[in-house]
Amino acid sequence: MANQSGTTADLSAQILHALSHKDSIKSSSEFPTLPSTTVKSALDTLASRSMIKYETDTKEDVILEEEGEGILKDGSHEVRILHALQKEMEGLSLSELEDVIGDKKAVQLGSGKGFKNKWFSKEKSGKLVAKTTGDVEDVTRDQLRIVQQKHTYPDSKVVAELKKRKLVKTQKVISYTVYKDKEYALEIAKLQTDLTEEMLESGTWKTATFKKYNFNSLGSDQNAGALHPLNKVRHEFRQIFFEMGFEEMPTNKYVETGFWNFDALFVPQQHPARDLQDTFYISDPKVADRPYAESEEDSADYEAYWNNVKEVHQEGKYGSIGYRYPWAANESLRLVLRTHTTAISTAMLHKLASKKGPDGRPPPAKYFSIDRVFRNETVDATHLAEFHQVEGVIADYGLSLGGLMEFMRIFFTKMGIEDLRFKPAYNPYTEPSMEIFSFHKGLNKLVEIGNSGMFRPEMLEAMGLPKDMVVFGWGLSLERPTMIKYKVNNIRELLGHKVDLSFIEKNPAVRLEKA
Ligand code: FB9
Repeated sequence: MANQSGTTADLSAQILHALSHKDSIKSSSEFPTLPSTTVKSALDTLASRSMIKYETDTKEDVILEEEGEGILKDGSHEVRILHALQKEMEGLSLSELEDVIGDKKAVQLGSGKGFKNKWFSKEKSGKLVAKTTGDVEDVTRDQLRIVQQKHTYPDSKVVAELKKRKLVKTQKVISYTVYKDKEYALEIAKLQTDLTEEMLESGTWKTATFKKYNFNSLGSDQNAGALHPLNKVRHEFRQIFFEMGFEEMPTNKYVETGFWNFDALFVPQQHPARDLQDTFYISDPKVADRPYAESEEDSADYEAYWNNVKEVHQEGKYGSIGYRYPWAANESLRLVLRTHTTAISTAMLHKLASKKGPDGRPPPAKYFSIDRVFRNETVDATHLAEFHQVEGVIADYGLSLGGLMEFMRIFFTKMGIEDLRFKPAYNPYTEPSMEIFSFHKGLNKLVEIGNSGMFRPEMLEAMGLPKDMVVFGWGLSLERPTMIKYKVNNIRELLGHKVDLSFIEKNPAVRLEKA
């Protein structure tokens, strides 16, 4: 039996040495105390060089539990009780027995067994009285002795019984039977990993043993950069939009005026969404200039647009009665952190109004945006004060609500989301509006997967878009699908200082359409 200390290399040498004068060796007898994993890695090293080959033998050892050890030492509870009762012919009460035996549990467990074996019985007085004077065979103890010697017991029913009485436990024991193989040698020849100049000059390459290339080995972890899961899903969404012919909107402007973020979207100035507890207002500078053409090819009449928005809010216009409240210019010019990327959609649709298609009218258009929006909301496990909004806009002639619902089906199917349900909803800037739901098998519940609607004429005609141009809009977040796809329950595991970077590095890109 080889000594037990030392590294895998030493262990390998010991194995080769032990095999030198035997056809085969058993690891359980050669290295009884070594964990099977240690032995296995040494065997695998030698086997990879065809120096040895081995078989794995798995057996289930039965080991004595502490109480089993106790019975082996002092005898089974039931026998000890009998012996105690045999000394007290008029019998003992349970509490007296506990004093004698000195182990309440033993008396409880033993008395049951003793009654069953009809060794003693309980009198009316409540005392236990021995029914036999002779010595009895302590079957339990004998069984445990065999277990202790052989780490097993010929009758599995007995093992099950002893296990049920928590006197023994079973544990899987892995051991190996090792044999010499074709490259067996007492010494482990040092494997050459390089063909060096010296070896060529000295010719030692002829006799050297070269380490085989392990083409299955995984290269060392390249700590390459990794896309944040949100960006991986963002990439998926962009692919979906581009392949559906959408143009990406420029969203590199977090600060908007109330005009583009609210008023132009027909959101009344006293709408709760504009309250401080929903919107971040910029303190310095507080306000901005009125909207103006940011490029010379932008021929839109911003003055007219400004007045249209004012009128449609204040008196009503385009067949709408409006909100009939005094619309305040400075309220509209207050600067905010955009609460939705729909502010950008508004500006894009306004630019579209001054575009002329082949028929001289604004041409159909499909825009999308995916970027940060800010909401001064109560943060919880799934909400932060900012999230990424995914938004789509389709402007065309003769579109219908049914068309929007059908398009939502097509869009979400590309995300692997089927059987949509639509629930009427309300947005100040779309009528009709719908919340979109889908039954999520993984979560086993209906999940709200987005919001959508048809932009109101108060918004579109104020821009100068033709009366018969219909514009769909819909939106969802980037965080929700990412959390569901990456099985993240708390948004702080996805964003913020608590994110564990290995989660970012190690997580493979998820395919949205893959369930
Ligand atoms: O993302 C949302 N849910 C969602 C989306 C995808 C998803 O994928 C799973 C893999 C299967 C799972 C869930 N929601 C929108 C619904 C809810 O989470 C909602 O509670 C939270 N919403 C955010 C706003 O919270 C205040 C998500 C965010 C949202 C809501 C509405 C819009 C955009 C984002 C919009 C819009 C819109 C409407 C009309 C016209 C233009 C834009």
